Amino acid sequence: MPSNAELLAIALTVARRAGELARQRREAGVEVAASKSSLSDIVTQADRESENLIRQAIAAARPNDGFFGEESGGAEGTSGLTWVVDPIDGTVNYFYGIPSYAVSVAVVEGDPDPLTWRTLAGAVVNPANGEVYTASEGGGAHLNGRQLRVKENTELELALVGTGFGYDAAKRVRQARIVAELIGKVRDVRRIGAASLDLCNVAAGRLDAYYERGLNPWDHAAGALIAREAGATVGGLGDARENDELIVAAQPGLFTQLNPLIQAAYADWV
Ligand code: LIP
Repeated sequence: MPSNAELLAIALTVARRAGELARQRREAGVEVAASKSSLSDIVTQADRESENLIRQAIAAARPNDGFFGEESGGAEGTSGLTWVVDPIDGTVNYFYGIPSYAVSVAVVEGDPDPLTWRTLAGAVVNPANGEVYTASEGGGAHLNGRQLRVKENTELELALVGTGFGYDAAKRVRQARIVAELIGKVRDVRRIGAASLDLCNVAAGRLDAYYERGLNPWDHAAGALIAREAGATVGGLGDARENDELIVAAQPGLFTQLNPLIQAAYADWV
């Protein structure tokens, strides 16, 4: 089994290469290649090219590992490791030219299921501003090589909280109602549009907390490790690990104050 440092080096190399491809395609102009779960849930040709680049590079470096990507789906491996990849997280931002999108590459041990996997290493690259977030299990989290640590002791009423909304309009309306209840209890809310960057912002202290319901595994696989390794508490609905039902990430003291509000808001969501 390779070391976490060796796995992180692979994640970082392929994320950087894919990030540069995405940046070049963005400069050349981006078009929608297809829509997925709804008209607003788009995929661009760059998403597909980015994932192809990552998948081929990982297959060359780690031929026996599994792969689980947003655009090309999954392939089982024999090594016990799986690469969980969002080729461009923040696709709508990318399409509109908003410089908040990222390539997210993580490697997990066990099944590609957030409820059971063990994340060993991850990299999140925002090619629009050159920011590279990395983490390995037990190795800490870094932004462009500088170690990250979450803020401490932020009180709820002074917390800057990130969140996001799904591609289904009816779900967005319900999610917005929850934000409407929360916004008066915190400093303010931010909707950045890329879960991987939201989680990295918690790690970097640029957000005090982040929560969202409805994410795919590839949206949070790397970002959750980066947040945890920076000292954040990360969890899901009830006592579950983070997954599509819910992710909540915050500095530990704030998590204790904020999580009960979010759990109550999502407890009866069916
Ligand atoms: C996005 C997430 C974001 C969420 C968006 C979308 P995508 O992922 O990163 O947090 O609010 O609705 O799901 O689709 O850009 O890879």
